[in-house]
Amino acid sequence: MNTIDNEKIRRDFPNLRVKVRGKPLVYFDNAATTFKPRPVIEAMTGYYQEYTSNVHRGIHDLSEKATAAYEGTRGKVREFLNARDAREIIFTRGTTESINLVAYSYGRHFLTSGDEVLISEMEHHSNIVPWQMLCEEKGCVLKVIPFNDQGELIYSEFERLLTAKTKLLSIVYISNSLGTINPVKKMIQAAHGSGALVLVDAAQAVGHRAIDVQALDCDFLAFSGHKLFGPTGTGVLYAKEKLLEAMPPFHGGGDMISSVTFEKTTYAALPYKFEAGTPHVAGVIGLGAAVDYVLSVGFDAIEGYEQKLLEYGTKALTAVPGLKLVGTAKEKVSILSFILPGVHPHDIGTLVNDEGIAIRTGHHCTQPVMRHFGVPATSRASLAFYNTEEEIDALVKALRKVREVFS
Ligand code: C6P
Repeated sequence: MNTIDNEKIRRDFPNLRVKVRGKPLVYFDNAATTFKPRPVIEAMTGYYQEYTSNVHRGIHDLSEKATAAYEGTRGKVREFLNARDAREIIFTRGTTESINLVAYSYGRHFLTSGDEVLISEMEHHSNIVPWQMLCEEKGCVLKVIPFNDQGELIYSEFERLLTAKTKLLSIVYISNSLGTINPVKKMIQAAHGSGALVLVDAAQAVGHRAIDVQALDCDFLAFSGHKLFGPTGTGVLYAKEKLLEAMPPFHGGGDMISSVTFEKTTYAALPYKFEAGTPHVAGVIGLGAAVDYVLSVGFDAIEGYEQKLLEYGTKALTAVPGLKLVGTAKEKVSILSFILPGVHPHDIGTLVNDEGIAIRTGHHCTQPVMRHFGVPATSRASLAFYNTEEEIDALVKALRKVREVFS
């Protein structure tokens, strides 16, 4: 198994050298967005400095180079996800847009009144709201799989809620506020057995676990580039080719057409039918560099290293008097959400920030998760493979200080 050379890796991320309040930055907000390694920054700068141009439109050298780099990323993402064909990779602005694309294009076209969409209680708002909007418009019914107090889906409830009426299961692979890894492969098999399609929200999975869409057999999978050490404003929708062929375009405009007259427009072939307008060329090129970078580190190494950090962090945080972890699933990634009774998470966030430590506080765009635990918000330390045990020690020290201030 590969291992992580943490010191070497940290040198790849210029942002890790920043000081906050005069103290070395501890960045524990990786679930919100990850830092970018030098090759990603250089790939984007290289495009802006040397071959800025639009894609698919020019025959001049610069445009050809930009198009090759842009399409090169599509090939890398295809391999990264083990998709069958590069036509199954659609570039979007992020997970949110990918899910909306499916809700608008597939949902509005193929779902009708009485059909059911199944999600879970631990979804991010971006995997709740688009389905609520769809259900309202089409008269479909939204069903919700509950989770237990450890933050694990109650599988028997999933089996009970999955019926012949379920047309789509849209499920988060890894919860952003609990860290839970859901048994998506098993759920996909069950959903297919019942005749439903499955969308996997892989926003938090993509930077932590290798994803194989053919092994999963998911119908749709969404992720954001910025959670994979790539640029913001980039994302991917993977979908099976036959579904994309049957779906109408999401946005209309340039680059998604085959021919346009005032009488009739015909659409471009896949994947361009779903990529209207000038895309985020630099971002997509940066995303390709991010894929290369993550693969060079290797998911075996990432998983092994982060699991050790998770074990260390779980022990260290639970030793802070009064601290309660929110999300203690057996299968989870290095996301540590917690509450300190008597201290509002925003005060925790502010005080640890004084020590140079960046965590996220709030509902993490998962208000139903907060409601489940009867809290308005949690504090969340989300760790990546460039984090260290010493940084966890710094957080624990800062939290002990917070307790002193509030005792
Ligand atoms: N979660 C977090 O701090 P976008 O914003 O489109 O890149 O990703 C949305 C999204 C969808 N699903 C899950 C599971 C997510 O975690 C996120 C983004 C960030 O947890 C920002 S709210």
